Amino acid sequence: MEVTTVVTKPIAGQKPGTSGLRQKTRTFMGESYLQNFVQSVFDALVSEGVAVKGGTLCVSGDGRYFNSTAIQIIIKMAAAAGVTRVWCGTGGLLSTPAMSAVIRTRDPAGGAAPIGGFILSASHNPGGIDEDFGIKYNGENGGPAPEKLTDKIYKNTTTIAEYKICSGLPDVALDAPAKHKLADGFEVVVFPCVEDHVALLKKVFDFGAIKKLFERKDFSMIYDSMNGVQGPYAKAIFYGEFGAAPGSCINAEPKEDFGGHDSPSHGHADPNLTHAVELVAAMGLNKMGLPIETPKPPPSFGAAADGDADRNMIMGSKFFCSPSDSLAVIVANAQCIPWYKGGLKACARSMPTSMATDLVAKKLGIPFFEVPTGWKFFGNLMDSGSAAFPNSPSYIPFICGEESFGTGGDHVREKDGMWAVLAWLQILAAKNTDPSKPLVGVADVVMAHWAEYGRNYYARYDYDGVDKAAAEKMMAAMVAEQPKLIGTTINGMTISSADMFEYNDSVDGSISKNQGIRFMFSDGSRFVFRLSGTGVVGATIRLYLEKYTPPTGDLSLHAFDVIKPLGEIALQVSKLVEFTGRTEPSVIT
Ligand code: VG1
Ligand code: CO
Repeated sequence: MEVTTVVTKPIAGQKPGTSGLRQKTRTFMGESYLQNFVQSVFDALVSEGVAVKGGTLCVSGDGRYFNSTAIQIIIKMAAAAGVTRVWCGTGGLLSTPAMSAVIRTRDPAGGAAPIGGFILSASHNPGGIDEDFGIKYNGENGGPAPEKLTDKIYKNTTTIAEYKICSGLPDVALDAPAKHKLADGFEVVVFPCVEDHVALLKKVFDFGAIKKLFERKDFSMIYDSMNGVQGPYAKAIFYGEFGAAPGSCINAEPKEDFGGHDSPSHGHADPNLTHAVELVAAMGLNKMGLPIETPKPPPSFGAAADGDADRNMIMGSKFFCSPSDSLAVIVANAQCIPWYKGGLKACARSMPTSMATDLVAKKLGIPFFEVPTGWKFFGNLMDSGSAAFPNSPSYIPFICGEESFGTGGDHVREKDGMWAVLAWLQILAAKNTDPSKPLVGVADVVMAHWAEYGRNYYARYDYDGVDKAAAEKMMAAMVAEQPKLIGTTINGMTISSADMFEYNDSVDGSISKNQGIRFMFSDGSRFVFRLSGTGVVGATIRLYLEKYTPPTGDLSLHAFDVIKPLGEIALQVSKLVEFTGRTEPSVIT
């Protein structure tokens, strides 16, 4: 096996963001772009003492344009780095949570356990030669590389002078399970992409109980895989395990462009009211979440996933469950899920996620954590048997989530779109054991939750493609103004505190600064500004708005209406229109 050393030069801008490196696909296809990054990862791993030589490495992606080409390149570079075995999902496909499951649970079959894996995905960003591509590295715990490692990787990309590749190796057929021995001491194993994830989910949930729910005449569902990677998983679980009616799985064929511009989602495999157009209409809502006329009653349950299937959207018949509420409901009902039978040990949310989960944690009397946006911070908590949980065994039953349609538990170290849907189905199964009683649906469960805890009205405004310098100036100006604004009253609402969120990781002692500007009001409302770390062009400003109403208040209003006055205060404080020239958000979710 001949190793070729190729001379290269650093390429600017290869800094991983909230979730790996994302760029235009054509940039990734450019000379050495992917190779420089992959070599920088290998070099960082070696300097961290990871046994790359002789190791097993997993490589797969969400099936977007350039997925298979990138896999073939990485296989050849892995061989050159001394990796002895590469694992690949069939079709080069693995969802983000499935990759985490594979790294954590796949039988090493006498070989070395995996050192980690490359996930080729730009998540919900559109795919195609003129759209976006991405790559991220997950470590041996199955979770995203911590900042310490991504910083090292980035540093390597700024000094790289050469990369190594076994360019003489043949391309590997990825379409069917097989073991390909490509050279002495180097093999590629292709395995069914759904195998490990489905097996793990069967340990977390009681599939038999969920199947009984599907057997009810008054239960029906629709699941939109949005032509992302979830299709094979959805079919294996909903048709294969639960016997769902034909037509329950829509857009279940992974496509390189997620259906492209002419599809109902315009190629945005992003499960929200704006982009999951087909599902939302089938469930009887418009993109504002308001009920519409439907020719026949909508299914009782609806859900969708994003391109790499780590996100989820939960709906009932003519009802949208916000991701923050979904997290709080799952935490409150965790005892319905076999994995959590012994009791939840802790829960967590990202800072901008609504505070609905805090109320549940308080009532359950379990530790609760507020971490910065992005999944890597949750993983640290789950993995610590020590600092954050002094008297805990290493197994920590844990549930966490984000407002951005991400929810998950400690079975993997990524958010897991399928897990969230199964969690809901398990809760519904537990509440619908008597077939003679009318079906308790998503709306019933959520409204009962509000009646008990009150409702955290919530919405997020996104301003996409804003001039980066203008966005940064706006943020800096707001930080400077913050101390002066505390105690002032705007439109009848008093700012009680304001700060820039900073996270002190109790597990590894690391500090993450600049994680979002917060304004809290005396009535418990708040708004938060932060800049996205996953965008490819310009900057995306995210404005998160939240207003709490106690159980005695009006719980049946439309969230977008309730938070609008707060949005106006946020625009006044931030001077967003003046700084960016933008008068309307691009998307409200
Ligand atoms: C966004 C979301 C964040 C999520 C991240 C990755 O990040 O806000 O909650 O963890 O995407 O999700 P940002 O920095 O753009 O706000 V995924 O499904 O795109 O991997
Ligand atoms: Co995603």
